[in-house]
Amino acid sequence: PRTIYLKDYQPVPWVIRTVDLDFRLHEKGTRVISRLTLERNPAFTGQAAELRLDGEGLKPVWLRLDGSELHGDAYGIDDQGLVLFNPPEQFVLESEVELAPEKNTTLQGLYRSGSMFCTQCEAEGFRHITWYLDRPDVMARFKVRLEADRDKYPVLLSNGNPLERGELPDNRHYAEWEDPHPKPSYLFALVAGKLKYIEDSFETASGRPVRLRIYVEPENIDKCDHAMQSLIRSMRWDEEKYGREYDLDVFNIVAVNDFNMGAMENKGLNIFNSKYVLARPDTATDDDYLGIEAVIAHEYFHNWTGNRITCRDWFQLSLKEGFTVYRDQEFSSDMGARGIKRIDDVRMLRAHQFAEDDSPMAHPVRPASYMEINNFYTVTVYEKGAEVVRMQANLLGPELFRKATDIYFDRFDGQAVTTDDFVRCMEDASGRDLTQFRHWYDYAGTPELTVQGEYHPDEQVYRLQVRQSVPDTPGQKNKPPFHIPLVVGLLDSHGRDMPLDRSDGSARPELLEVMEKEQTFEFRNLPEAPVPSLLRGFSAPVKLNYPYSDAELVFLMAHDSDGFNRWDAGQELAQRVLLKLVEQAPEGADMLAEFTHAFHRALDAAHSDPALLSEVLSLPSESLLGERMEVVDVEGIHAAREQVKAHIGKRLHDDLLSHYRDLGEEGEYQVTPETIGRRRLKNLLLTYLTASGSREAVDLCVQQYQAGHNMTDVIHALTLVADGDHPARQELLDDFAARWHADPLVMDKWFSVQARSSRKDTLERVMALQEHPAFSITNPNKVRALIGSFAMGNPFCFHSADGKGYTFLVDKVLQLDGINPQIAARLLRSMARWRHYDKARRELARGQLERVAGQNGISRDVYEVASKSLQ
Ligand code: DPP
Ligand code: ZN
Repeated sequence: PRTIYLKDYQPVPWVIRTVDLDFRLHEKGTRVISRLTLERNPAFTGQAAELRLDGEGLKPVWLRLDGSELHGDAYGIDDQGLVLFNPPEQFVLESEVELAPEKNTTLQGLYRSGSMFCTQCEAEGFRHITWYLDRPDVMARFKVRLEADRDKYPVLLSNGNPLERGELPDNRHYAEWEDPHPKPSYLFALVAGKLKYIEDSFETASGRPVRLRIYVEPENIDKCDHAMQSLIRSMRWDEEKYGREYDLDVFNIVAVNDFNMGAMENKGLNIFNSKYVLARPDTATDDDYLGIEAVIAHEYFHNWTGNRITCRDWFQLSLKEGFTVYRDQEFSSDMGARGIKRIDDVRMLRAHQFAEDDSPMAHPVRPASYMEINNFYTVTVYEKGAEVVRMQANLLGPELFRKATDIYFDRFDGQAVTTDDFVRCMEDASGRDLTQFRHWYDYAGTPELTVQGEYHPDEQVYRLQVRQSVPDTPGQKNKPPFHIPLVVGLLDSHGRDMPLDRSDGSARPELLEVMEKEQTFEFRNLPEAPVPSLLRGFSAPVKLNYPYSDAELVFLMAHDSDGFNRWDAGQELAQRVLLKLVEQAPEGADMLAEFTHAFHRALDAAHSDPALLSEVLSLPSESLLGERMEVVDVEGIHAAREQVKAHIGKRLHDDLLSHYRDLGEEGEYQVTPETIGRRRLKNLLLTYLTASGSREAVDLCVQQYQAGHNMTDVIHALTLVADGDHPARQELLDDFAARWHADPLVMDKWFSVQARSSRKDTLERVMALQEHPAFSITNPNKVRALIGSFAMGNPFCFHSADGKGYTFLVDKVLQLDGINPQIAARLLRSMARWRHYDKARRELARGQLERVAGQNGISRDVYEVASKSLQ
């Protein structure tokens, strides 16, 4: 497959001004009639006599230029598209093509989900619908007409505002839609189906009434309220925080069961994976509720950051995704618990993005090349991209950042631009030079800061020496120093923040701007030696080394005024204990005793916030521990975590139990930071209790399951029981399946619980579950729930020494590649870090990756992951 480079970017020779589409929807053989008006692009300066339009898998019916049928010598068609030789400066291109949506299992372009038609066009799906300049820098006005059977598809939706609708012969009907805002083709969408909706309304700050609807399959109509409330809150928030109003008369959301991603921000018609819409207390967990709020907001926010202002090319994907993730994170923080949200986001960044950055799949936030763009919808582009925006927001401060985003919206509305354009707005608003800061976009790899402190009592001065390094990554060596905002505090011996007075007179003394490879910062007027609190709030996505003693970590855990660092100190301590136990070092036992003691103190501290406490008392994951080891000790890590949980569970059994009981009684289910925090803590305590192995604890799980207060409690109890050998295990699993067999999203949880179990028979069970009637290899949610959970959420079983996990995964990847290459490629990424394991595993993994890379006719998506992983 061909590699595409950022440096080769060229404007298009012709642009499309208007698009008229007419869809004749049929289960077999849908016809698409298109009318494009094109003209020479003034921004194109090169020579071009021919015009290539993208188009894949289209069956041509006819083709007309300015009203006349095109002669055979005026054009050519290959498997990538249509070439027009010598088209005029300005012309109208009309065409009809036939599609086979019922056979489309890739879930790109036009396809069927259940009994409806829907589309997914980002990144390059539109070329599977009609001939087009399928790239984001071509922005055109769309008008769409849909016609279909009246009974099977009473609802006909597309982008923009509704125009007229009417009846047709043969029991068919039609609807017309017009989107007044020019947009790239990846934002096109249509839906046709037998759907129900809930409706609400919103009045924008300037008085525009907007009709809001969420469409779902009829059986789900009672699960839409949370999504609707989240939408209304998002619309208000974007007006208040960014001055951004909605710009159409309607905003529609449709939930579909078969979807490759979480959701899609199509203009005025967001299409969602039903996982991010549907919720009822008995079917959705707290995390599901939070996920819905975040994704609804994310897609809504794209209306400005993505749709009104879009990406010039796909290398700029983080322009919209990094910024929009930052916006949705801030929204969730404002709606819920800011401190907890930050911890959860950083936990996820460290577990997944740091791992990606330290793998053969590492790439910059703005990649320089790709084979398949669908492989670049990554945690680096999204989550690291959001951190890069966050750093700019923090460097500028709230007022200047708002000024910069105002400039951005003003300057680029209606255009397709670059991450560099974004940064320039930050510079123009603040007068700062962010040249060096741009390295965050251009270079991959997680920077490392190594910090040392020295106190000089005679001068009452404290010096922090900071060294930075950025690791080599594929294709990038010897990187220049980054511009890293390092936020710090200094604690006195009572744990209070000392006033910061920098020798350079800096106005924001807590903000150290690290720009050199090695740099020293000096604080004066300090009467005693401080304990530094570094990288407060996780002010930059870096790894930090400072030689803290265990006692200093305990001190920070207890006193740091920065909640994030209180939590982080505890995590560091826990990692040290766990890694010692993995090594089976003699001091491990003493450290565990100390740790248990600190755990106990935290548990019993009066007035602690349950949500924060649950974060503090959570152990680092197996994957995170693996990242800290030169060679991942799969069994050792699992055993050490089990040992710590069991030790705490036994030692603190009665105390855990009484806290569990105090937290236990629930009134009506609510989604508030307080109630979510209480449930989190309660369920975490139950985890430790269960690990103690006490009969009582396992009975508690069964009771909690049977009490059935809400899905959060039910699924947690089931997870704990399913992980062991309790006699009630099978009974509970069967009970759950009997109860929920008809609800696909709930059954996803059931698959996932079993795929994540650390039992010896897990792989065997996962294989058997593929035959379960609720499983389907063509449904991405099912694949993620069963196979994805096993490969990415169960390192202990997936990386089993016999290599059976790898063989199974590759069997599935190869099977899926013929069905849905995007999902196949995503699964294969779970093998990308194979070099971090021992020799025997490396050989097994390499063999499997070679099996993939050597397959004939493999997709570009999977080939790219396999070949890069092997590099
Ligand atoms: N729908 C995906 C997202 O919103 C891709 N744009 O991130
Ligand atoms: Zn997005």
